[in-house]
Amino acid sequence: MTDSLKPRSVLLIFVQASSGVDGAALLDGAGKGLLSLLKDRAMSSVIKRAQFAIPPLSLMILSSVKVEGVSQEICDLRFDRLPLERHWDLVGISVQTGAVRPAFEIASLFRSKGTPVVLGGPYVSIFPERCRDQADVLVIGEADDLWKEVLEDLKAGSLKPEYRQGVFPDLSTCRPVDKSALDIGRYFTTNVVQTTRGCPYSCDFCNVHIMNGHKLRHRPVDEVVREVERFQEEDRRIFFFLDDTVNADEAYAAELFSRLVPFKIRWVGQATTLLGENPRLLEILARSGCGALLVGIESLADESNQLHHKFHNPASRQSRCIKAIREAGICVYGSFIFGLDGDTLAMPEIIEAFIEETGIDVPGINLLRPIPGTSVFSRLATEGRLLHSSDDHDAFRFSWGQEMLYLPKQMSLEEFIPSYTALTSRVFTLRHAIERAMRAPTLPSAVLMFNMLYVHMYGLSRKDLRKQLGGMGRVGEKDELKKRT
Ligand code: B12
Ligand code: SF4
Repeated sequence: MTDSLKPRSVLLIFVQASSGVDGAALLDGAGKGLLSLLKDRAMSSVIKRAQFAIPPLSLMILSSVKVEGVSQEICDLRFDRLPLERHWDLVGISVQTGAVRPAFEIASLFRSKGTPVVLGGPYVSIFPERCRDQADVLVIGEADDLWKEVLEDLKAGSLKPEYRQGVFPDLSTCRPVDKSALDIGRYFTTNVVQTTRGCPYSCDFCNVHIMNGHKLRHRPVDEVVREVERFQEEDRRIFFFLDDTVNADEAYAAELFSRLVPFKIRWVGQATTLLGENPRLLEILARSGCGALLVGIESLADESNQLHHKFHNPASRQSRCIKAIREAGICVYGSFIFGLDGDTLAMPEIIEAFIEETGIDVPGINLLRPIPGTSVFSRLATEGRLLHSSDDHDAFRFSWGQEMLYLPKQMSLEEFIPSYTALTSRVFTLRHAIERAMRAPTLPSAVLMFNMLYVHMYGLSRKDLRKQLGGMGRVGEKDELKKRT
């Protein structure tokens, strides 16, 4: 058999983050009692069965690229162990910015066994130079088209060190996503669909517009409809539309979701609150089976939204729009960020009253996470407000509101942390969880589950933050905090 006819096996790895939605745990496990370790483990397994447990669409897309003689498998480290004992001709790892260290460690493990490693994903696309020494091959940018080239070169034994996206892939061409590399039964649902890519907005804490561009690219409505039909045959559970904003192009959304009405699916997605001002689209979404939408409220202070370039979110219309969405029978997951540059210590009370007034079904009260590569990260670094060296990307790992990574503008950390922890302890209680589930316009058990999960996760956040404030966090942090506050 000539070398190019030999069958090749490729392993695609999704890396678990050490905390956050991948598994709630205290950041610093040292010194924890047996009881809390058991509790963390139990919570991690609850999370694996919960709504967050959806498969990575990126790796589904890659594994749907067919090249004769090349087989692909997905290893999702939230569920699987690394199959180190098997032979692989190529290992691909998806690298997210907040989980760089574990991704590099896995790459090094495989490379030490002589297996070539290809790295791709958000971090690689934004910081290719920092990844170069960690891999044999880098895929920079969206890999929808590049991956075929990589697999063909693997077959021919001529892998290049780098594959770089020139222009963004044209989503109007047909690229069916299949689930053959997935273990369908282990996920909460496998019906994950993306209809558009790119974001017209420029929020400074986000890098979607940097990775995927400002221009919205659409998949043809017909193709999405066919995908929904096909997915439904394999898995009748809920659909997740992973678009950052399902209503970014209202005319497209109206056409697409009208076409989905006959399928009688249940779905959840993300939208801007602007949706509340378009009763026709709202009615179509509700009729097409939309059960819940995550909306980014961020701050209720216009000054904060302006300073962070979230111009499409004036505070004055938030309440009206959220009420309209809920009145249409759709639950609202309202995501706030407390600690933006215009926020003051008056904000917690405003957020709390707003949650009560609007009836938000699942509130999420986040800390600003300066993600390397975003413009807020560079600005905070220039202003000397980051609590770690801007070069140490691992310090900016993902967590669940569990550590402050920067100095707020209008308050000291000694003021900010207690006011945030007091807010989350008032908002995330068992009583509120039950009340929110009882008044939810639909999906009451999901609303209950999320709120209960958050009672636990924000409890962890409070413990970690208090520890950080008490100076018992990572080495060197105490001095750093003292110096800066
Ligand atoms: C759905 C989703 C989730 C889901 C599923 C996770 C997933 N990544 O699939 C869940 C709920 C689990 C989740 C969790 C989290 N998420 Co999330 N999530 C998303 C969302 C909305 C869509 C992801 C998606 O499917 N995109 C579509 C695919 C096609 O794009 P893609 O992933 O970028 O993949 C393309 C390329 O990057 C590349 N590629 C990707 N991987 C690989 C691997 C190889 C080998 C190659 C060659 C190429 C390649 O090719 C793909 C096709 O073009 C994005 C926002 C977004 N627009 O992407 C945020 C996003 C990825 N999430 C984010 C965050 C912060 C989180 C959490 C930390 C939240 C938390 N606090 O816990 C966790 C971390 C989980 C983890 N282990 O990484 C950030 C990541 C920031 C960053 N720079 O890394 C994003 C970008 C949101 C944002 N606005 O900043 N998330
Ligand atoms: S936060 Fe949402 S609206 Fe803002 S740039 Fe990112 S994806 Fe777009």
